[in-house]
Amino acid sequence: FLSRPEDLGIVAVGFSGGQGKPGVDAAPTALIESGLLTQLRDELGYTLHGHDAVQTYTDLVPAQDPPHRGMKNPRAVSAVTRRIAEQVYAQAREGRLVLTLGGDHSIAIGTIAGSAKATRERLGRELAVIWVDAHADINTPETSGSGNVHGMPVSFLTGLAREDKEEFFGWLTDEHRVSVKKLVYIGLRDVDAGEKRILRENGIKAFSMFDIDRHGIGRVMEMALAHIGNDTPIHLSFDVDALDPMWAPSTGTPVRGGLTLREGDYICESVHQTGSLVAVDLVEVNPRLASDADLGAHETVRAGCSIVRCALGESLL
Ligand code: HAR
Ligand code: MN
Ligand code: MN
Ligand code: MN
Repeated sequence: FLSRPEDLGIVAVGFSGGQGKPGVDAAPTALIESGLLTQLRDELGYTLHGHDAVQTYTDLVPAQDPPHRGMKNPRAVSAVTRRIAEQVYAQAREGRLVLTLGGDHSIAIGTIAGSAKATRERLGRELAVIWVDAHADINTPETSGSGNVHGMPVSFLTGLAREDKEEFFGWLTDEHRVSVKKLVYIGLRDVDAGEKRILRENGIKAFSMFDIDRHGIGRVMEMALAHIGNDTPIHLSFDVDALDPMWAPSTGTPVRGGLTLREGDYICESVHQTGSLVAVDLVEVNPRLASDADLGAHETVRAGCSIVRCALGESLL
């Protein structure tokens, strides 16, 4: 799919408005300072594009942003994700693999919208999404108990949630959307009752921690990739809270009983091996949250770097 797969577009998103805990906006800087981009360039051999600065999008955040349909910071999240969609699209249109460093998971509204549009235009293909997460992030504004948009991106991206008004995600059109049939979850273990109903009613493919324990991660990846089908462009959206808090404690909504670091790396290696990867997100690293502040943050950043390197082919011999 990629004209020059060694070209990597970077979008560094310092944004936390999809949820309430400050600090997740500091993740891109922490990941970059720990040497991630240098490793991708010097060890994996990528040519990097657009990595100059971490974006803060402060020009897009209005002074007043009262809730709409219960969503918190709706204008800010809508405007920022709209800009992210343009940035990811601009990189993907050049045939580059795109790496987005978040940021909370609301930013995937932008990353996936941008890559779905570019994939349609360049390849005439529909995008598949592999969503690795403890959470399903498929609440509609109406089913959400929290009003946090990072719990809703998948409902907007699949069209299960819709809005006419441009300033509240009304800018999303069919070219940005993905089919529920081309969506696969891995690692779920904290899914709201309303979300379970949405998954069931739409026949969405989901591998929970139960499925991973039962079949092993090797078989789960075979089944996940078989569901997507060969030669389908893949967007991998990896929420670091899919990993067990033992490996990634410094995140906004940790849930025990998660993936080992090795299972997370394996997921990424399997996706890389398909040769169909077009974009990767790493989100929800919050370097300010670990109870044992310094060490936990460092471990979480280190786990995030490992996930990204595996998705980009580090493990290939
Ligand atoms: N389901 C809950 C909600 O909608 C919690 C979502 C937590 N989400 C993330 N991203 N950390 O996966 O608010
Ligand atoms: Mn998430
Ligand atoms: Mn999550
Ligand atoms: Mn490769």
